[in-house]
Amino acid sequence: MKPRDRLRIAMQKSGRLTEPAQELLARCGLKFRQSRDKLFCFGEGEPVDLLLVRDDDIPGLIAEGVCDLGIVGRNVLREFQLSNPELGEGLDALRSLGFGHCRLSIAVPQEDAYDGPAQLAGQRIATSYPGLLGEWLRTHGVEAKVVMLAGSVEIAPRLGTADAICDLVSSGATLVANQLREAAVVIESEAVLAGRRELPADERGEIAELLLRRLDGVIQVRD
Ligand code: PRT
Ligand code: ZN
Repeated sequence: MKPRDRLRIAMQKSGRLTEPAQELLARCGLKFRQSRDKLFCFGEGEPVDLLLVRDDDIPGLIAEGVCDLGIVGRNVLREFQLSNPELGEGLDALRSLGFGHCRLSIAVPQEDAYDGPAQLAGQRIATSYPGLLGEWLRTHGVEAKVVMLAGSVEIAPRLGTADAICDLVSSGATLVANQLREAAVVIESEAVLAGRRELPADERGEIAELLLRRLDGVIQVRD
């Protein structure tokens, strides 16, 4: 790969994290010229460019060195690390960003009583987060069948394809609408600035340090 002298940050192209991430970068003094295909935004002023992608691709782009930093949910970062241990090893959440709060939770049909993890033994649990759910099940010594679904996880129990689900929850309204109730929290999440633990040892590292300092200032003022 050709060495780069500009820092590259990945963020979600279109979704819940897009607007708050844009706002945060603007408050750090970064300005971008939006390109027509809206995948790549050239930074004006500072040597920092943006890559607009699906949130799920962000950890991989950082791990492979295509981007230096990324704004992504801790849930997505942790899931990547658990399902790609080698690639994910050097990655870390460098800062918590204070938006995109949610939790990954196990939910069961409303009519089912829930009296602890053991109850899930032998059940089929639908999720888009097999790594995080698998880790939780191991920690609690529960053997269950993880059913991987890319979307519409919350309707799986009604369709009969799963007995329980493990999905993101914020207000809880989606669970209620699907006659489910939250049984256990797997992880609490919010948007994080993801990056490699070791910043690049060149100009990009210096720009990243500068950005982190500005970010700390912005976060402090907001708190
Ligand atoms: O297209 P792309 O892959 O980039 O987007 P996406 O659809 O995968 O992601 P998106 O925009 O839905 O979410 C991006 C990130 O926002 C997630 O990875 C989380 O870190 C964070 N986040 C915060 C949430 C929620 N809150 C949330 N409520 N992500 C999803 N939800 C879902 C939840 O699963 C439920 O189905 O929103 C629905 C409504 O939630 P309730 O509990 O308020 O009803
Ligand atoms: Zn996604």
